[in-house]
Amino acid sequence: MALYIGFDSSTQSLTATVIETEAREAAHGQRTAAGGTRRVVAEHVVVFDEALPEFGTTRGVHTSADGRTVTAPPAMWVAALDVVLGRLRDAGIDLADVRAVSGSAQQHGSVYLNGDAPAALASLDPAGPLAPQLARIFSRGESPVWLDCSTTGDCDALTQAVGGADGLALMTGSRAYERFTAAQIHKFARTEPQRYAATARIHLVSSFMASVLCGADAPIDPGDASGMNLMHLAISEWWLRAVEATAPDLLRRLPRIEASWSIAGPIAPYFRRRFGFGDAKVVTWSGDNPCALVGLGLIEPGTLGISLGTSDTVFAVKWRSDPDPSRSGHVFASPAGGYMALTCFANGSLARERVRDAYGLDWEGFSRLLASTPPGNGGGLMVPWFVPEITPTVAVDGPVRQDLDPADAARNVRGVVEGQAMAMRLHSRWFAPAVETIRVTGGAAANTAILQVLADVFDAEVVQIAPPNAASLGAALRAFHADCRATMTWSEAIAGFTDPIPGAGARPRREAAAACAALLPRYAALMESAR
Ligand code: ADP
Ligand code: XUL
Repeated sequence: MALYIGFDSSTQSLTATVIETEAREAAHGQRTAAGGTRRVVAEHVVVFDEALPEFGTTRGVHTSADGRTVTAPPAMWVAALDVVLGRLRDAGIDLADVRAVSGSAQQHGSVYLNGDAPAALASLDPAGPLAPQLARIFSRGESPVWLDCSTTGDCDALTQAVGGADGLALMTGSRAYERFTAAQIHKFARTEPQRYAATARIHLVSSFMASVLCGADAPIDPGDASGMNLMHLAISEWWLRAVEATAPDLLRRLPRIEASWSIAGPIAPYFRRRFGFGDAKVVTWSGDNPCALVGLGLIEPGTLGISLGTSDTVFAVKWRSDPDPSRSGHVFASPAGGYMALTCFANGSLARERVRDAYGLDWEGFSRLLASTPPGNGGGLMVPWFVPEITPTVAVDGPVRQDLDPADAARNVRGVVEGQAMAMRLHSRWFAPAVETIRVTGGAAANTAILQVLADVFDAEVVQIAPPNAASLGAALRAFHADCRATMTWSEAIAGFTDPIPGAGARPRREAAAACAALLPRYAALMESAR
C-alpha cells in the first residue's frame, strides 16, 4: 500500500486529501477495484479565518477600502501547513507510508523572498513551528492574490511593450489581466523599487508551498506558469520579451519552469522529524484549476468542468493552444498533457453569499427559495456584479437587475444563480459550444438546487464525483502519477478515483432548459449594456 497527499492552498482554506493505492499493481496495468484498494483515506480542511485568526483575514484575504487591492499573508499559508499536517498525524495517518506529496494553489498570487530564504528553508528546526522560522524571508509581507484588480495601468504598459493584446494572448494564452502575475510584479517594481531590489526570488503560491515542503527552491509547473502572462505557452519556457517588459532584471528572480510531474526534491527533514514522514518525494505543485481538471477526471476533451469555489470557473481540456478569439478566457497548460481552456468569474460564492445574507437566509433557506421559483425566473434577470468582475472585466461594482424587484427574495435568489449560470454558458462557447456532461466541484457543488440550475441552463447532465475537493484530489493524483509515471498512463492513474457518484447531480428538464435558452440573448445584451 502506498499513500499520496494532495494539498489545496486555496483562497479561504488549506485542504489535505490523502489517497491510498496499490501503486505497484497499478503500475503493471492491473486495474484495481474502485473503493477497495484505491480510496480516499482522509480529507482535512483548515479554514484560515477560523484556525488562524491572528492573521486578521476575512475569507482568507485583506481587502482595501475600495475593494481593488487584495492580498494575503504568505506566513498564514505556511502556518496552515503545520496545522493540517498536525491534524493528519493526530488522526492516526502513518505519514511514513507517504510516497509522494503534491499540491494545488490559488492561481496568479505571488510570493516575494529575500536573499535569506534559501538558508532559512534549508535549516528548519523541527522543534518549533514553521511560520516564526520563516518570518524574515519575505521581502513583501503581503502577497497580491487573484482577487486583486489594482493593476489596470500596469496591464496597459505590458500590452503596449509586447506589441498588443493579440500577440500577448497568442504567446501566453491570455491578454493582460490585472490579477496575472506579470501585472502584479510590474506594479511592485514600479511602486516599491527598493523592496523589489531586495527580492531575490518571486514564487507563485504553488511553487512557494512546494519550496517550503522540500526546503529548497522549487520549480513552477507549466499549468500555473500559464497564469502569469510570462510563459511562451507552446514551449513552456519564459517568454523573454514579456519578462523584460515586466520588471528590471526579472529573469534571475523567477524559478525554473519544469514539467508538472517533475520531482522538486525529497521532503525536508523538518517534516520527517516533526510529523513522521519517511522519504516522500515532493512533486511540483500546480494551480488549483489545472489540478481540479485532473481531479474531475478530465484528461481529454469532451466534458465540461465547473468549479463553484470562491471564484466560479468553467473549463475543459483542449488539444490546441489557440486563445479565446474574444480575449475574455484563458488557455493554460494541462498537467495531464494538452491544454486547458478556462473562463473565471470573480462573483462566484461571494455573490451567492451577498444575496443569501441580504435576505437573512442560510443555505437551506436559499436552496428552498431557489427550488420554489420557476426556471427563467418569470423573465427577471440579475447580472451579479457585487465585486469587480473579471469576465467581462468590470471596474464598477453593484448588481444590475432587469424586471426584478430587489425586495423579492425568492426571485433574487434565482436571479443570482441563473445569471451566473448564463454567464458561464455564454463565456464557455468559445471552447465548448455544446456539452452533454458537466462535472462539478467546489464548496457550492454540495448544493443540488444550484446544480439543477446549471443542468437547465446548459441543457446538460451535471455529475458529481465522490471526493468533494477535486483540486486537492487532483494534486494527490498528480503525486501518484508522477511516482508511477514510468509504467502508468493518466487514465490508469485516475481510474477508481474520479468516477461519478451514481444518482447524484442533476439532469436537465426539457421545459426548464427551453425557458433558460430563451433568456440567453437578453442576458447577453444586459451584460453588454451594463459594462
Ligand atoms: P475556495 O477553494 O475558493 O477557498 P471552496 O471551494 O472551499 O472555496 O468553497 C467555499 C464556498 O462554498 C464558501 O464561500 C460558500 O459560499 C460555499 N458553500 C459552502 N456550502 C454551500 C452550500 N450548501 N450552498 C452554496 N454554497 C456553499
Ligand atoms: C483563475 C482564478 C481563480 C483562482 C482561485 O484564473 O483566478 O480561479 O485560481 O483560486
